[in-house]
Amino acid sequence: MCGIVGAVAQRNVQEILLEGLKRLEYRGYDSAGMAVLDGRSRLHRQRAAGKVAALADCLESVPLAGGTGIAHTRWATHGRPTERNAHPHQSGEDVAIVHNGIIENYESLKQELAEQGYTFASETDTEVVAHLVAREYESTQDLLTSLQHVLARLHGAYALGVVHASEPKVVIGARKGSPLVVGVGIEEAFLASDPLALLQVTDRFIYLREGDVVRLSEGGRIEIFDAQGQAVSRPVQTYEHGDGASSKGDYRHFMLKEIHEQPKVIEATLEGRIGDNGVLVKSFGIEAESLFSRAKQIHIVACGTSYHAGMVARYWLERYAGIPTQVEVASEYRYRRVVVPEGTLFVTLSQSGETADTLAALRFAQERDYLGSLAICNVPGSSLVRESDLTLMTQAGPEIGVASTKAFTTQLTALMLFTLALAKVRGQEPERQAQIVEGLRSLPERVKEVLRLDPQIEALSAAFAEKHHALFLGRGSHFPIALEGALKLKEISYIHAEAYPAGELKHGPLALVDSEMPVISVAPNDELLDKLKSNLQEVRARGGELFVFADENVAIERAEGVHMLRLPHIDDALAPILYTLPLQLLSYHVAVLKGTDVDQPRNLAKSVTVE
Ligand code: HGA
Repeated sequence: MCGIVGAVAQRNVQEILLEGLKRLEYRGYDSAGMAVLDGRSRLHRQRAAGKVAALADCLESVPLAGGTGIAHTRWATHGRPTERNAHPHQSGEDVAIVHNGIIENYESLKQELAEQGYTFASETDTEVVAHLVAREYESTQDLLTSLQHVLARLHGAYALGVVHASEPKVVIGARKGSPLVVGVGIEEAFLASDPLALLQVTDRFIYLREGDVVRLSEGGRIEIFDAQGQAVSRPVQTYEHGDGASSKGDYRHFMLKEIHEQPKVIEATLEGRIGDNGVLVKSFGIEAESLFSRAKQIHIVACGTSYHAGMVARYWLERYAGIPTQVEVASEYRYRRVVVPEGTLFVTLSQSGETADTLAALRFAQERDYLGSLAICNVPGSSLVRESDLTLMTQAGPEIGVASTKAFTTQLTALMLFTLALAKVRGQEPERQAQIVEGLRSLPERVKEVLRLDPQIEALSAAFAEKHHALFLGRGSHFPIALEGALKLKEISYIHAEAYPAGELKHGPLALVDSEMPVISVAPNDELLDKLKSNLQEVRARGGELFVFADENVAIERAEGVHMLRLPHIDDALAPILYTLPLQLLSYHVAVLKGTDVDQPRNLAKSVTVE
């Protein structure tokens, strides 16, 4: 998390950097800052606690003028979100630095610097890097070399942007463990955590690799050096998505816009991946067929919403492809001793492809005896994509709302394609595969039909606005959907929500059920429906108010205290995708009623690039 922007341009960079920060705010928004070098080699800085808008206000009263600069929007890991801790951090009047990540050995470095007389103005880990660069510069008199020397002493993860007053037309960037791209302009060059930040100035990008250091200088000059200090050239790629993703259009929030984009992006994710004879296995990569046919087990590793997608996939992979599957949270997986059965395929899921724990889990897995790795990811060129053997890109486009919506349903779509590809290679139930493929073809249409139910879902939301707790129930592949529904409600409305497999109700949570505890249940027309109905009776018998999302063909009696919403019929296999939508909309409307910051909920950030 945290967003970095940098520029060496022929014009004033303040507005470019500020626009970049606004577009990066999804990565962190507890404070922001900017440092600009003016024409007389003097460094000027403005910082503000709070959102980028607070920084914009400061810049309006005291603008920064100059053609070289760096800027940052923060998601604090070390030190409170105050102005003093906001980046850029300086060493004296010469060095300014912005950082995304964590310097793990900052305490010992800080002690060393303090003993040499350096004083610290912030509580951050980042500030040590500013002082180390200043100290190196005294002997090297060269910013690039100074930073290269400093990097050798840093443990942890970083993307960095650095300027020095003695080199007024230079920005140096470096990355290890956090994302950083170079924007290629016309006689100008830029740096950012995400291309999205720079789409107003360029659509041509160089994705830096692990360990790369880049020097941007006058006239748009870009020099890249690898971790060994060797000059290297990296390909320039044209950004694929249009700029429209970074504006809300006619919607009040990005989240609502992204919910409504789901028919389109699910269709895009399916595009080119289904042929006349089902799923095109080759769309997973040249190696896919051979790798899939040798796979005997699957290990899926992910975090947050992506983890829920993985949990759904476990039901699918075992049911339709007959392959044993294990799913685990990345931050747990990477720190335990893992037994890898022979022939296990390692699968990661991440929207950004930069999720620190998932990336670390991949690297951990690469040192073990896996058959190979597949990443299901939404960001081309991201670390996860580059470092995996196979990739399947979801086509959700940039997702700005912190609470994931379209990224989740496109992940599920991709996971169903993966399931079908494995089922095909393993020769499992071809007729069933064909039915699911047919279902996938009409999925975007079914999703549109569910979106049309929005006014009814909005009407239900009023019952939640005053509540402090909520319980979500599901069975089978809908248990993870219940988990995802509870997560959405927590994230954006701050209502405490729990999810249980409905069969577990009587083993504990039923004790909590009373008229103050709304219970939400997803009840598609699958083989577990009758069992779910009994669980719902258990809730009604304790006076709990029930909200049931059910298939249009399901017979569930209308009764007092039971609110029903009928969803269009869909193949059972695909129901988890469809039943996610009403839960997204419900959380959204509850959050709007409660007046929370829907797109940027407190304490969270979009792309979790720290451990
Ligand atoms: N450790 C730095 C940067 C934090 C970060 O990258 N968050 O995502 C700080 O706390 O300022």
